Amino acid sequence: MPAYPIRRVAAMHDLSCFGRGSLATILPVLSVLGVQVLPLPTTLLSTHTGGFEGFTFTDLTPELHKIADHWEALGIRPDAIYTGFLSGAAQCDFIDDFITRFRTDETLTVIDPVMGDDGELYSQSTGALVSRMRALCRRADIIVPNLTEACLLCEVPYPDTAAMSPAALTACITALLDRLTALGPRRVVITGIVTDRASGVSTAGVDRSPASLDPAPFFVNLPRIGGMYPGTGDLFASVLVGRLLTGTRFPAAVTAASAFVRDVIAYSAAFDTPHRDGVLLEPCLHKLAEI
Ligand code: PXL
Repeated sequence: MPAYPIRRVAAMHDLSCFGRGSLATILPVLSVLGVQVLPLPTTLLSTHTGGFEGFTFTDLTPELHKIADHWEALGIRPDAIYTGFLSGAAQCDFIDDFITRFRTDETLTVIDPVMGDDGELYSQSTGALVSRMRALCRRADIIVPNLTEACLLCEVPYPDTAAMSPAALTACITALLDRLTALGPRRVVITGIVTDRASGVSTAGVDRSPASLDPAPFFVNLPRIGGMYPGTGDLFASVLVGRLLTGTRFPAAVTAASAFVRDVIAYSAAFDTPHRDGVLLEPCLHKLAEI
C-alpha cells in the first residue's frame, strides 16, 4: 500500500468572519499547498480587530478542550501543530497541554506569537499574554514573529530599522535572532522589517536545527509596496508551514512565503482594496503553484 499522501496540520487560530485573517486565510492556503487543515478555532469574531469597531468576540477555550479530548480518544495525530491568535493568556495553557498530548518526535511545532504590529500591541493583547507567549515559544520548533513581536519576546524597544545602515540593521536583527533561538526554537523567522528609509521590507531567518546546512542568519529583501493589510502574517506563516510539510528546505520556504505575500499585496494594492478587508487572496491562490 502506498504511504498516506497527505500531511495534517492542527491549526489553532481565530475565525474572523470578515477581513480574511487567520483561519479564513490559513485553510485555503494550506489546502492549495496539498496539506489537510484540522482547524481548532480559538476565538470566533465578527471581524478581525484591526480597523473595526464593535466586533463580537467569543472565546472558544471550553470547546477546544472537548475537541482535543475527542481527537485523543480517536487516536488522531497531526503531523504539525501551528498556532496563531489566541483569545488571551489562559489559552496558552491549552496549547501547552495540547503540545504535551499530541506531539511526537516527528511533529513540527510552529508558533506564530500573534500579539501586535508596527511597534504596538493589538487591542486584545495584555502583558500577561506576552509573558505566557514567551514561555510557550520555548516549546516550538519554529517561531515566526513580526518585528514588533520579536521585540516583545526579547523585551527590547522597537527599533527604527528604516533609518539604520545595512551594517547596523544586520547587527540589530542578528542579535534578535540569537536571543529568540536562545529561548528554545531552533528555527526563527522575523517578518516585516522595514528597511532603506521605508522603501524596502525584509524577512530574516536562522536555522540552527540539526538539518541546517548553514547556521548563519539569512535575509530576503524585497521592495516595499506600502500599506499594511491585516492577515499577511497568517499568509506568510501558512505558506511556510505548507512548504515545509511538502518537502521544501527552510530557507527556500521562507523565500517562497515572502515572495507570495509580496505578490498578493501588490495585486491588492492595484485594486485600491480597503486595508481592513484584507488582501485579495482568492484570485492569487493559483500562484501558489508557481512560487
Ligand atoms: O493576523 C493577526 C490577527 C489575527 N486575528 C485577529 C486579529 C489579528 C490582527 O489584527 O485581529 C482577530
